[in-house]
Amino acid sequence: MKLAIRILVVLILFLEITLTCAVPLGSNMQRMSTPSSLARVHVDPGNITDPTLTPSENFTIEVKISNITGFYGFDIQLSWNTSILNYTSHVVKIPVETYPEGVLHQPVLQIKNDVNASAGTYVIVCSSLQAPSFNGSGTVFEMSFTVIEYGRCALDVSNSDLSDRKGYPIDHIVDDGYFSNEYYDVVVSSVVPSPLHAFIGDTINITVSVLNNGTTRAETFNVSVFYDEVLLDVKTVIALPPGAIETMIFYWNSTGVSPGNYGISANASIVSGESDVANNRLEDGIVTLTVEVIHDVAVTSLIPSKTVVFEGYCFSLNVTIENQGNLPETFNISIHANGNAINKTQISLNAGYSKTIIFTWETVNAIAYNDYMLNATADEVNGENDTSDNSLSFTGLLIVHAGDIDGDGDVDIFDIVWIAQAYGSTKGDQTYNSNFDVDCDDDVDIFDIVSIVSFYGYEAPKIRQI
Ligand SMILES: [Ca+2]
Ligand SMILES: [Ca+2]
Ligand SMILES: [Ca+2]
Ligand SMILES: [Ca+2]
Repeated sequence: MKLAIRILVVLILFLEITLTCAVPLGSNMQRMSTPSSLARVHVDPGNITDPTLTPSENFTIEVKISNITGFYGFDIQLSWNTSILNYTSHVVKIPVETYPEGVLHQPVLQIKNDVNASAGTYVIVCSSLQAPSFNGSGTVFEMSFTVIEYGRCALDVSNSDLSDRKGYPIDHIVDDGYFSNEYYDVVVSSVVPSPLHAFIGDTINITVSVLNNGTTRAETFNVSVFYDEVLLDVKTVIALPPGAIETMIFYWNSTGVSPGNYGISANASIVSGESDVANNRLEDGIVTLTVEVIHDVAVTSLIPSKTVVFEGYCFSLNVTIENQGNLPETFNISIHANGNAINKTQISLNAGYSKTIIFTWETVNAIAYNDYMLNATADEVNGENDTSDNSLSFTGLLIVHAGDIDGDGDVDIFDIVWIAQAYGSTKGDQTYNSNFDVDCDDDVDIFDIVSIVSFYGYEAPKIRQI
């Protein structure tokens, strides 16, 4: 094509020289421009980066020649990517007598004006014909496109031969155009903590939705969730397609967190080429953490001092009570024997504390040779939920006639032998048995023996077999 233009222009020039007997050929063949004032073929606007040019939108570009001197003919080709842009129309702005913003003077010979929409090329070849050279700047043509896909491509001036009147190339620079409607944007679209009011130790669910608001690419990015400035967790969203939303749940176990109000936020990491980063972070929802008020008292142990009790003799019951809640409590402890109240006291306990109380029971009114069940009950405190641990029982307590250590309804040699075996023992010894320690002074000595011996020969009116 370059050769064709040159031949064409030379022919035309020859005709003119013949007619005008002008200067000899070859006297004016130097390059027309210096680098500082080099002619330029360029697409205007040179850079169309516009995510609003979505498919089916239209735009128009112009191919211009600037700063040219002695311009007489040209062969220009423009190429584009047909998977992104579809040719719609074009207007050739030649000559300036018709299009003041155009180039070349009339008359003009239009040699080619061919659009190949499927190939994505346009070729225009023109030359003035017996006309003055063109100097200055102007538009060669404008071309409109319809966007058919997201992407980017050059509006490529793939050929540009500019000729002077004598068929010599005019040195110039070329600036291709660039089109992009690509858009990269990830967005945290919602952050929903639930519940908003929780007790420390509860787990709060934080539902986070993220959107790929871009048009071009599936995005992989990290989503971080914070309570105030504290990072809770990070999850990775993998290959989220354009326009798609992904929802994920973060679990915040608030154990060990101080009471207070916490702003919940989520942050999406910035993806390549992303410009709107303000929407990558969203704070929404304040979670209020409070200490759960727990009222819970419990009877944790119930230990009788002995299991065979001489009627009317000393007997005690060690009861351990614990405040398992988180507030101080004042409450009553009641002791029952076979359902009959035998003792009661009020106790105050700080949260987490326990106390062992010794209850005594004068068994004078007890019925000998009856099995007794002892029970210690802590009164339910206000707001208490767990009441299953407020009561403990002991079964198998036997009240006997004084001296009848083996509980068989008499005081005989067997009782004496039993106690004699433990004679001299003190509490803690293997042979010590609290049942033999009649006077409850932590030993089995002569006073305990005497207590039994003094009842020697007793026989209960109604013998109970055990
Ligand atoms: Ca963004
Ligand atoms: Ca309780
Ligand atoms: Ca006996
Ligand atoms: Ca004793």
